[in-house]
Amino acid sequence: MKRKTFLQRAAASGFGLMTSAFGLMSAASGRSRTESTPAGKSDLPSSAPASSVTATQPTSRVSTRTSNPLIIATWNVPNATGAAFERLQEGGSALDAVEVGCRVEEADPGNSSVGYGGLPDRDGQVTLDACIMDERGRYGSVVYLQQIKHPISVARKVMEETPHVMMAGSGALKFALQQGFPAENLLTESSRKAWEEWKITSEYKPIINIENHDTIGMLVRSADGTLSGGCTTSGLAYKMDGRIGDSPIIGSGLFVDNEIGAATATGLGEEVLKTVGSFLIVELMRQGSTPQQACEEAVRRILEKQPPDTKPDFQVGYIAINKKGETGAFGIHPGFGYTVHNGEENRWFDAASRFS
Ligand code: SD4
Repeated sequence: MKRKTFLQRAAASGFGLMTSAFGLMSAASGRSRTESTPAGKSDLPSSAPASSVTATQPTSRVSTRTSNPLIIATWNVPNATGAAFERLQEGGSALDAVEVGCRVEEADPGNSSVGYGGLPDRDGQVTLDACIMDERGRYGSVVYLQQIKHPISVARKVMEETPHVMMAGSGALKFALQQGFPAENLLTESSRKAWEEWKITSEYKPIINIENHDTIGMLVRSADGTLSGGCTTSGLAYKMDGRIGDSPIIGSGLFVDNEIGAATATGLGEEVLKTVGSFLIVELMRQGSTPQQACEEAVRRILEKQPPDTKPDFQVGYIAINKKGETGAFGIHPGFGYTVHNGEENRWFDAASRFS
């Protein structure tokens, strides 16, 4: 998936104030770029209170019926949010919708950061991390899983079929095979070629908003208000063998508290892990922050550890939803965005960011 592309810059933080603040453009079913007006940006000092960073207004609003389901996912993934919505329409739970939606990206060889077609580590191995969390606070996760196209489904099996919450590597693979998942080669020809090219310089430098930042984190609020979430990734391209990111780690890449809200992350996992970003966001919402304010504060926590007066050369983006169905999103740099399906429209929004 070309994360360099996006459909429209929208008033992300304004959107964050209202569940269904959909703008002028809908049905983000493609992945092509159209030029647009920057919005939702802020460039305030890092000491600025989170609430003052939200700067923009939604372009338009539609109804905020509480009976509307709401699906929000990192990056431009309308097929995933669309599939999740369909699953809800068929009577599936929020958790079912999360799983189905995440599987769409896992199966897409064009998404080089998730599942099949994911870029390998520096040894040429595709190693996958995923987790899922439901409204009961149950959680399942797999790390360093190889050869299985749908780690999100294995994570769900860990949650539902084992006494554990997290399984790794060969044990996770053995469990997946026992559960009937087929072993497959996940390294596509194009990912293999990219790896061969990378080996010429072997320079490990995750780049902002490109193919190695396409992890899908998905949060679903079903029509009855039930919250669930999932996150799945092949991690950072050309990582060291054995490296695990934030995505499968409870509280870092994902956290759901059905009484409060849910959050998920994308970007440089090491920074998310160090600040336990998704848990932080949910706890801030518990204390009264809006999802938008909470996402901004989580980004600020990362940045306050950086050398003063520098622009970090990494990206982190958060999305969040609260029990009322309000949403938030914020990144360090421009280019991060998210897809929202509210039952009426399915479209991409540009997230506000700390730097312009
Ligand atoms: C990781 N957070 O493994 C993930 C990478 C990511 O889009 O978000 N990629 O650090």
